[in-house]
Amino acid sequence: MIWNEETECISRKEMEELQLANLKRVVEHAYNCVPFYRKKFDEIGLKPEHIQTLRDIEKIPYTTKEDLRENYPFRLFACPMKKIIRLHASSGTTGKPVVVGYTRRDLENWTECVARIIVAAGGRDDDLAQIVFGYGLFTGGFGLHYGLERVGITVLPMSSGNSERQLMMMQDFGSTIVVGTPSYVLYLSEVAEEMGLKKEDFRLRLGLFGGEGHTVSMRAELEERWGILATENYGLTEITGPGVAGECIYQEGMHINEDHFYPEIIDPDTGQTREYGEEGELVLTTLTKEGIPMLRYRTRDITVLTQEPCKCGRTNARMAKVRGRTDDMLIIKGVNVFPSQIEDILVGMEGVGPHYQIVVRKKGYIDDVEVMVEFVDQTLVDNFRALKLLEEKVRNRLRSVLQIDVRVKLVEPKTLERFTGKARRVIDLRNKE
Ligand code: DLL
Repeated sequence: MIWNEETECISRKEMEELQLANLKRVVEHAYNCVPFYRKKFDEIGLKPEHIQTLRDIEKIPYTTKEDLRENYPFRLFACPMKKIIRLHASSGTTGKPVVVGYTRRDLENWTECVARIIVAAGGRDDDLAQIVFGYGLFTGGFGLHYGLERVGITVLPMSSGNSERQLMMMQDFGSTIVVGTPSYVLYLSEVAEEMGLKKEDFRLRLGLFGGEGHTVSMRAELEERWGILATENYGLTEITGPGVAGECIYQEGMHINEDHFYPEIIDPDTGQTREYGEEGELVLTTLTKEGIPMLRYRTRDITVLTQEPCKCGRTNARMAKVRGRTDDMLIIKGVNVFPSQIEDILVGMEGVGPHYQIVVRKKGYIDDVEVMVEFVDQTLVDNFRALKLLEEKVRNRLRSVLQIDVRVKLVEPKTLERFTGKARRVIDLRNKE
């Protein structure tokens, strides 16, 4: 089923016309109402009327997370406060959070976008969806909540944490969809196991996962543990929250709601635009946002775009799984490695995982990396030789696939930290020790 066939299956030509009309409007709105944008435009002699084609977007300077922080809390808002009816914020690890505001129309568009991705993933009005994302300033809980309701799905707004109660309700109420971060839902499967529950004790059939990435092997793990179809969706607070893009049942990339968000790929080092099919940093422009329009926002997420038609009939562009964030990339003895590449290897390996942690330290001038992963077979605790052999196997595998030599430390099952929200897989102690 397709939620909004008229827009999701529109011809490329019509989509581009729609995007251009929206782009002109949002540029005008940003220029007229946000001093920050006006100043940036004026500095280079750019006027809204210079945007005459979609490619003209390249004339607009990028916006970054630092710009949002510097204009904390409301200075990028393009509407008077009386028109803003909701605020959200992204936590961020350092400094001030990023704050965003939504007008009534923004919330309406957000709900529409989320409804589309839910239906694309196979959600139906007879489903019961348990939301295990945190509610609050994080956009995950509320974002999915309203989209699910719009589709007519029964929503169970559990929020995250309280895992045993979470599972009791999942079982008693017969939830058919689970909505959360992949790492928390993975952890829930472990708690279920400890409670003596099997996947057959639940009625789950579909997972809507987002807020962080999960590799193909992690997806297989989630599908196997829960007996579900695991789909992925993507978004970020600065742009709207969830609802930017989402996978359909074919799981071949996330369909972007291109009438609301204009995607580009750039070289993260030079800022040069790249073509579709080339990997790079995703840059997004909001085409309809009133509260806080974002022009060419640098997401720092690395992906690839395609406009190839999809089996599902949708014609919008798709983005591949995010390979990592530019700021998460590890440089290990000159080789660039994303944590997701390490995950892909570990989760697919027999005898270890799926929980892991990467610790990065600085030894002299070089990065020293230790990969910690749990072994599965508890009896190995008493078998030093077998443990060492397994450790060696993991290390060799990482070396042969990634061309990097890292230290591997096997740890006992259930000793690494578990997460109820987004997982923190990388502990970066560089500059901290
Ligand atoms: O995580 C919004 C969201 C909530 C999306 C729930 C989907 C579901 P932020 O907290 O601002 O917003 O974090 C945004 O999370 O730039 C990515 O680095 C990462 N991220 C989100 N979804 C994915 C995904 C929400 N599917 C940041 N794959 C983004 C990889 C993801 N990374």
